[in-house]
Amino acid sequence: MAKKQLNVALIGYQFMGKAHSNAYRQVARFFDIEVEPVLKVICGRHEQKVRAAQERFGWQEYATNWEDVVARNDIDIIDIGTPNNTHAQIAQAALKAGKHVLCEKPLATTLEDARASYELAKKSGLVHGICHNYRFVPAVAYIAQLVREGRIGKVRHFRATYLQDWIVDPNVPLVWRLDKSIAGSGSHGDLNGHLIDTARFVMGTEFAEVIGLQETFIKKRPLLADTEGGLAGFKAAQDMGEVTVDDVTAFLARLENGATATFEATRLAPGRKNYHRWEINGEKGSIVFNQERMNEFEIYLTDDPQGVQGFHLVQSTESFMPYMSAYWPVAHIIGYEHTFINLVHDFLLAIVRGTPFTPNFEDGYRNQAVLSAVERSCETRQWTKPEK
Ligand code: SOE
Repeated sequence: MAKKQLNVALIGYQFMGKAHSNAYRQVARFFDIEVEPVLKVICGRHEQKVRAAQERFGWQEYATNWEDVVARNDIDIIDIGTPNNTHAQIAQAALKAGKHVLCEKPLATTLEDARASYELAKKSGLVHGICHNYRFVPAVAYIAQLVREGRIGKVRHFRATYLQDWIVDPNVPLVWRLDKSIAGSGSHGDLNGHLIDTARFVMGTEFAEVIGLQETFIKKRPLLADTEGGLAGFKAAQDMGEVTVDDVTAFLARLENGATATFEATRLAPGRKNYHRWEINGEKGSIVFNQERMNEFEIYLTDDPQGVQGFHLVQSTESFMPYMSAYWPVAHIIGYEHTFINLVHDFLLAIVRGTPFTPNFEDGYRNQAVLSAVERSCETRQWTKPEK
């Protein structure tokens, strides 16, 4: 049977450009689905670099003006993998042009813009998604099933940390992720944003109120001379500039399901590369997930017989677990890139089958409402409720 083809335009070509391009290329190789994405056009401001990305990732064409791309009649999906301050503008233009939209997180750099994108998406009848890719780790999707089925009983605590160290050297230059006018925030939006999404997803709950603290330890850094390889290849200039985002943000939360929760995100934790770990405690057990060991999780169940009680390691690569039947026989492991393949799989099926897709722009807005409530609480030093 001929597959339905959907033409994709990808705006942005660096870190997320690579991850998303690979997902579109691979999705119909692994999943046996009735749809085939066509890698039509990749777009970026720097002609030489975007042309190199076009060739390397296998796109049919390249372009340098996203507005022209959004206006094209032959494009079905606009995928946004650009720096954060452009997400809302591109997403809104794409929705107005009748395109399905997949947007990297965050939805916007302000709550106001995030709400505008969400309102537009709600009215559009189009499929919209936000790339919180960690929901698509099979272990995470499976844990969400266990928790929602009540396997660990009523949840009392959620305890999450996301620690990195890639800016611990004060000579790391002022990349856009350290500039509030482009990134919106620092570790908070970049890393807590993922943890907030995980909490909402795994427990199916919203945030009732939050209180946080933020700190910027390295207040000045060399300006950026050039960037060759995205996060990996930046070069410092002589002059210094101001860091305008948080290095660390930690916060406490009360969730609507009655649980208490703690969050900490920093990029100044030497030795922690992508230490994205969370633990959930219920009345009948606990579950621990660590993204650095994404093919497994730990579970402790109070109804296990005495004498063999303890944290058990569960391999999350069995083919009955979410997404895993698409990959290898006998439970071979998968990696970071597969989270994007799984996400794109659900997104494409939402378009061709009309199935609901989450996380969508509503999730993006609710996430931003929590991020923004934490920021307000840091200023006022008061418990703060996220906007509805
Ligand atoms: C960089 O800090 C980063 O790539 C984030 O932007 C991602 O969202 C996170 O998944 C890993 O770290």
